Amino acid sequence: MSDNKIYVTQPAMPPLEEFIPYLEQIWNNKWLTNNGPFHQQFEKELADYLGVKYLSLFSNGTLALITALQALRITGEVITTPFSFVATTHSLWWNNIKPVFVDIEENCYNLDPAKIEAAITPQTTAIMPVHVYGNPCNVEEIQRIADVYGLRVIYDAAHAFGVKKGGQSVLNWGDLSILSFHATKVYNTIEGGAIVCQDEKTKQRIDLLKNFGFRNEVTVIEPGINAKMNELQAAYGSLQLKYVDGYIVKRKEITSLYKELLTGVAGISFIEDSRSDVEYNYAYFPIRVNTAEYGISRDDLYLKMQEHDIFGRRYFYPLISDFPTYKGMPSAKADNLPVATQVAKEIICLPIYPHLEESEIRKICDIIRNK
Ligand code: T4K
Repeated sequence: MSDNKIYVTQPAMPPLEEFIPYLEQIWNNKWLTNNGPFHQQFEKELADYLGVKYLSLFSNGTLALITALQALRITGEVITTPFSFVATTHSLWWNNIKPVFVDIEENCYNLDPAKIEAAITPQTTAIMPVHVYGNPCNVEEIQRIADVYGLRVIYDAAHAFGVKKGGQSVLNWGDLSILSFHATKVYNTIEGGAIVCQDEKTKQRIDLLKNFGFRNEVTVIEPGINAKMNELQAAYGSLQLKYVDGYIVKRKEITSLYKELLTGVAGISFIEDSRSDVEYNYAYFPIRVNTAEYGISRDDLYLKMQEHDIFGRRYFYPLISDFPTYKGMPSAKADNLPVATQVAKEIICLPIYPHLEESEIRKICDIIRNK
């Protein structure tokens, strides 16, 4: 869109002329989907890039989540967070699984491990935490609890592309991790996603499930779905890998500038993102607005910015637990989720994408400073 509006994000795209040879190859191959040559090549390249052993490409992150639950045959109840995009919990709903909401941590907005055990019942089969904004969850403690109670762990890592912890991909924690390569993400394949798993047998099962459960022309093992990534997405993804490190460097610079310009503004605070053992991807730049100290509310700031054509987003307000599908559940009550309820009232994500200009960042910060 060629207007002067600044949105919360804008996709980072490779130079068009560099994509043309990829398109020519697809046109020559006449192979558009169903595990084509680009799919095969990209799946390997991506696993190498991310530092994971087994990865299966998907047409989007939501289908990856839905399929991940099928792959591990999850049933009953799953403990999850209300502070996420609705796709997290919708994936449970689509599998006839009951989400049980647990509150989040104050410093990073991820599922609070200290509150998980109280929510476990005989029906609980898994935990589905989210690395919100790409900040790693307390993976050690979540795994400890899962081991004690015999639960599976499926990470919604839609925001965590390229994030490392202790020098290792954060995607190697848990039984499965799910990525999203949607246009709005740090790394995009237009739409797209993946499941990262820890062994070959699980990858085979996932590959089967994302392709209707087809073993071969005459053998259908089980009712799978169609969630395959196509050749255009895979080719584009392959080209994007050459640029993604640069995208993350730019995001880091933008984050630093925002912090420099907003530090000291009364009532505005940032998320904790300076743990020395973590390599971040700077996927989002959320700020929290304390109405009493700042003088106006988060919603007033949100509208004020819009008067200046700045379109921040209140990710994740409303909480998933406040949507009609989930609201009636006992775990969805606000008094069960005090931290998430407060954060959802105060959070706003500022625009961040690699080609956001310094003058635009300064303009955004001036608006916030001067309200
Ligand atoms: N789990 C988590 C934790 C997630 O955050 C998500 C997705 C998923 C699972 C599911 O993964 P996918 O199935 O999507 O792969 C966006 C995205 O659609 C969604 O992918 C994302 N999370 C969520 C956090 O944000 P909206 O409704 O806010 O997107 P939209 O269309 O309003 O876009 C935001 C801004 O981006 C627009 O104001 C303008 C800009 N934009 C957007 C698109 C699509 C562009 O400039 N160009 C574009 O092509 O949900």
